[in-house]
Amino acid sequence: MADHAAAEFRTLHGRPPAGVWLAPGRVNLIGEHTDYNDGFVLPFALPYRIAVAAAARTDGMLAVTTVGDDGRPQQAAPVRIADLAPGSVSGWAAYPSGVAWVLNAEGFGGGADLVVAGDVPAGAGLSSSHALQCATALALLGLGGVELDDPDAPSRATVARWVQRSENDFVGVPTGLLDQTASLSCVRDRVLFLDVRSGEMEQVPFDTSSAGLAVLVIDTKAKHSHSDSGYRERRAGCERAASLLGLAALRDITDAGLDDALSALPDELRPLVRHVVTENARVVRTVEHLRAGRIADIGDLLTASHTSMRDDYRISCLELDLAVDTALDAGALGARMTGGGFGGSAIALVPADAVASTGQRVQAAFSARGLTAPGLFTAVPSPGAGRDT
Ligand code: GAF
Repeated sequence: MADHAAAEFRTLHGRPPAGVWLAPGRVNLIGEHTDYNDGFVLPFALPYRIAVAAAARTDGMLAVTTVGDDGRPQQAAPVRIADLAPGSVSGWAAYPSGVAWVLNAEGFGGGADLVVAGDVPAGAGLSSSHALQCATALALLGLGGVELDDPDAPSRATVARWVQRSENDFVGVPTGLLDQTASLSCVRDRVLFLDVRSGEMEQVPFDTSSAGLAVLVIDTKAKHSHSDSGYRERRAGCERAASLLGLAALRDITDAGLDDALSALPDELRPLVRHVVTENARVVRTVEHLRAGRIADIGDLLTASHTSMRDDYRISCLELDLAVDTALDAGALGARMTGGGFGGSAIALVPADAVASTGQRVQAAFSARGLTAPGLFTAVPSPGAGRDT
C-alpha cells in the first residue's frame, strides 16, 4: 500500500512524497457502544491499511487525492487550511480536512499534498474512515517534523482525541474513541483492552492460531453508515438515561446496581442501559479469559454480545443476524456483529480447520436469500499506525 501511494504521488505531482504514513482498520472483538458511555472496548488492528503519501506545500493549501479501487484518482477541491470550518467540506474529503483543521488549531499547520491509497474495505464497519483520518494526522504531523513516539511528540492517545474531535466537530458524527485508538495504539498479536474513562490500556495476548482457532470476518455488504443510522439516537438515549440517574455515564452502573437503575428509568431507555452495562461486564470477562490463555472460552460471550445488540440495542439487521446464526450453525464457538451496526461486518471465532467450510455455509445462506455475496477473510491482530520505513 505504501509503495502504491508513493507511486501514485509521483505520477500525480511529478515529485516524490516526503514520506508515507499508514493506519489500519480494526475489528472490535467485543465492547460495542460502550466507548461513549465511558466503558470498555477490546479491538484489534486489521492487516488492511490506509496509506497517505505526503509532501509539504508552502501556500497553506491542502490538496487530497484518493486512488479508488478501480485505480482512478479522485481529487478533492484544494482548500486553504486556515479557512477550514465545520461544514465547509462535505463527502469523503471532510475526513482529511477535519484532521487538518484540528491539527492547525493545535499548532501543527502547514499546507500539504496528500495521496491516499488503501485496502481497508470501505463501508464495511471496519473503520476505513478512521484509518484515513489517523494516517492523515500522522502525515501532517510528520511533514511538520513530528513522528509518533518521538520524545516531544503528542502521545498516541492525544492524537486519537484530536482525530475524534475532527470527526465530532468537523465531520459532525458523534462517535466515541474506539476506532481512532485502535488504529493508533493496537500492536501485533494483541487485542487492546481500553478503559475509555481512565484512558488506561492493556495489550492482551490473542494468539488464535496457537489455540487452533481463527477470527473469520464476514463483510455482509449491507450498507453501513453512522450518520443515517440510529447511532445518534442510541447515544442520546444513553446520555439521557445517565442524566436521569444522576450519573456521569452509564459506566457508573454496576452489575449489582443494574436492576435498580432499570426500575428508575422509562421503558424505552431500559434495553439501552441493559446492553451497555452487560456489555461492559462481558468485555471484562473476555479479558479475564484471554489473560488466562482461554481463548476458546470467549465464544459464548461474543454470541451473548450479539444477542444483546440484536434484542436490546436493536442495531443488528437481517444480514448480520444471518451471518452470525449461520456461522454458529456451522460450528463457530461464538459470533457477533462488530462496529456501529445496522450493516457492516460480523466476526466469528471458528476452529482453524473450519474456516473454509464456515465461509461456504455463510455464502450459501446469503445466496439462498438472494443477498449480495459477503466478503470473507480471516484476521490476526496487526500493527497500529506509523510511518512507512
Ligand atoms: C462506531 C463508532 F465510531 C465507535 O466510536 C463505537 O461507538 C462503535 O461504533 C460501536 O462500538 O464504530
